[in-house]
Amino acid sequence: MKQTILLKQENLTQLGKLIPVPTYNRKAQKVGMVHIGVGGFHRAHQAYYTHKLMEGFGDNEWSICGIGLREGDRKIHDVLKKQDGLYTLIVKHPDGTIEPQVIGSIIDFKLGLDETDAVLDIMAHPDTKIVSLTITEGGYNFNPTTGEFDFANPDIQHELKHPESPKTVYGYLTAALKRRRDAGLAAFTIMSCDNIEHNGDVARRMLLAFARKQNMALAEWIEKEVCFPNSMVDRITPVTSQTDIEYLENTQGIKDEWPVTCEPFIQWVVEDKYSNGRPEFEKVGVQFVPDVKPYEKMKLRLLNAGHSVLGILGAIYGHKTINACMEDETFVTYLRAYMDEEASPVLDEVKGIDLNKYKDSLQERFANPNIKDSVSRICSESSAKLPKFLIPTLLENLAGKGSIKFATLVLAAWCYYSDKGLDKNGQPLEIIDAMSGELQRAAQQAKTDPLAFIRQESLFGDLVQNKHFTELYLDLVQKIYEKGDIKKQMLSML
Ligand code: CS2
Repeated sequence: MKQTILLKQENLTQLGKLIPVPTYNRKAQKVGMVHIGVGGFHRAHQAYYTHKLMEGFGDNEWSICGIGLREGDRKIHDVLKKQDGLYTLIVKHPDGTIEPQVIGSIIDFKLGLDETDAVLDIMAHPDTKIVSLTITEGGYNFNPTTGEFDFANPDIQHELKHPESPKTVYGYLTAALKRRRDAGLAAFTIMSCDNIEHNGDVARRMLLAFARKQNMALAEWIEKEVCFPNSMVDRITPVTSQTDIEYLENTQGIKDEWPVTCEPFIQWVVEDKYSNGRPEFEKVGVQFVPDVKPYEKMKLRLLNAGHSVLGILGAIYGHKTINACMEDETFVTYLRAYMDEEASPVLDEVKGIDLNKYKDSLQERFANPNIKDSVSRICSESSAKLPKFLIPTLLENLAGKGSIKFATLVLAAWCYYSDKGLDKNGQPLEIIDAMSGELQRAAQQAKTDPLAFIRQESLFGDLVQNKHFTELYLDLVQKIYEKGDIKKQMLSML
């Protein structure tokens, strides 16, 4: 068997003979950014841009300390600790070229559950100037219908009573900001990198709602001192598979317990609003703009919603990956019809962007045969995604008398998906959703109450009151259940 080299700081010189590795002095890096939620996406995106800045421009003030606040973060914590924060980013091109490289911008990692104080210390450290977030669409703790902060969450209740023992991102942010204020330090910027429209504004509104209940004077300070830039982030980052780990081991001779794979495309558009300085990300291709909203809306309503359209319909048809959907002409045509007839008409103009070209490029990216992005990843947490990616488009079209049929079929298919949990070949679907129990119960109640699924107010608001929608929805649900053939249904609508 080929000898493998462990991915670790002390082996970097040796590893550098195999693939590109950081050449900057990692030990001389100061932590300038603390990042909460180190998933694959952060490692393929912000950490990659930061690495490029260090590598190309000798930057040494902005390295990253990763933070995990949930038990589920333990594995990445343990792996990154073992590997001195190093990991391999494997870029997979559509022509089959694979480009692995070692990323070195994450210098440290801390787990809130084990070391609350150490997490607060690093967030309150004078060198820390930004706290960035990828806490997922569902992580912002707001009620999607009212848009208000959810104070019923027991962890939030705990933090309100015990500010010194935070549990959620809100408890940590307020505790760390309090320390900074009390020490006379400048506030940090809170930079949301999640797929939510106006992600910075949402983070701000939620944090202020929480802080006002916890400590009014602190809330006022936060309101005055903390900037929350909105941003649009983009890079398709599938779940790492065993094959990726084996590829590195067998082909490159590198033992990395958790590499990240991604597509070559990368984009980050951010508002230039920072409380306490920022890395010169523009040197490595990040776009700073005064108003990011049109970019966000375009990306979420086309890319992310497009993913969900393919994911939900593809799952019940039996496609396993997004690229498999894109090899199926019906799915390609359906996706484009959704984008052209429903998503695009409600978008605002985006300066310098040709929408048709943007949609063509999305189709090319989705079709990348090497990415193998699973439909189960795309469908995961649909209860947090569809209310942000797809339902707003449907609502805007209902209000403006636009087409709603393509989106409505997705919602009807989502009911079937949640109810049956099987694809058309009877294979079980891997359903990962914090609301999977509720979704299934509501879908199954549809036998006696056909609109039960849509009655879930936290997801659909008062959509159930709209007769134009419910008539179409009921017809489509009936057809899916009767015929069980989603593709025939899709074709009949094109
Ligand atoms: C995906 C995103 O989660 C999803 O459903 O649409 O993760 C998507 O791949 C990224 O936002 C791409 O930038």
